[in-house]
Amino acid sequence: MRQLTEAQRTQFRNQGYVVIPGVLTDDQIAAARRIVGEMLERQPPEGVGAHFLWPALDDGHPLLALYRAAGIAELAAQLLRPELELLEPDQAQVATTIPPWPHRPGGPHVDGITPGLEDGTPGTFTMLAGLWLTSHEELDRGNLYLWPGTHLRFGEYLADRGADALSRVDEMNPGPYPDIPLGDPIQATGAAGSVLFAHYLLAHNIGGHSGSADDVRRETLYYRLRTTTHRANWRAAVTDPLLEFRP
Ligand SMILES: O=C(O)CCC(=O)C(=O)O
Repeated sequence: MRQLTEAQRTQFRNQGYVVIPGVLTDDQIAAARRIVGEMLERQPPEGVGAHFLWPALDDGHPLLALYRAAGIAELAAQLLRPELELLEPDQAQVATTIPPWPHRPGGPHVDGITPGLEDGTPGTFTMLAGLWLTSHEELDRGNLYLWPGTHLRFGEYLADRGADALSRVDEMNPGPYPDIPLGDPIQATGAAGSVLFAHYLLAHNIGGHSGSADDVRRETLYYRLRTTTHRANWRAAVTDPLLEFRP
């Protein structure tokens, strides 16, 4: 099994994200792109820009088979405290960006609060895993924008106000994301086959694609990962952002 380095774990804790290169084999990338292509033929994107599909992952779904075969849970577990276990995801997100789409996000958002869950609580999770099926080596090819370190500052914001402030979208900037110091964003970069892990609270947003209509569309598969204890402890997890993560 691939071992994450101490530097990769430190980056995740301090910056709120890490990109692990070379996780998917060329065959896995090709097979996943075929699956995504078939899904998009059934539900074609309308025009340029970002286009998402949200497949439910039953036990036989090929995107769950890819998650298992690529060892995503085993990699993610190396960021977590050893006593914690991950639930298997029951949904994936197919995220594509069709060029040309010269877009730059005005600010970030946090997932799972517009809307939240049926019981009124926010749809928090432990971390996002993004499997890159296309190259992110150049900038502005649909790369995700990230605001490094904001997972810690968002955690402080919620520790000050209480975890339920996460649902008070009216107190936030429109993203929705709270009015905390953001710093400058970066675009996540790396080769096709890399996997991005991002902390739930990390400020992020969709990037543009400055390629021409003939260029390859950006394709990412996202899985939102939760530990088996996350739902019961979500308030502690968002007010102490490193609670679930290995020191
Ligand atoms: O398009 C992307 O890669 C990011 C999408 C996103 O930010 C989200 O779905 O929360």
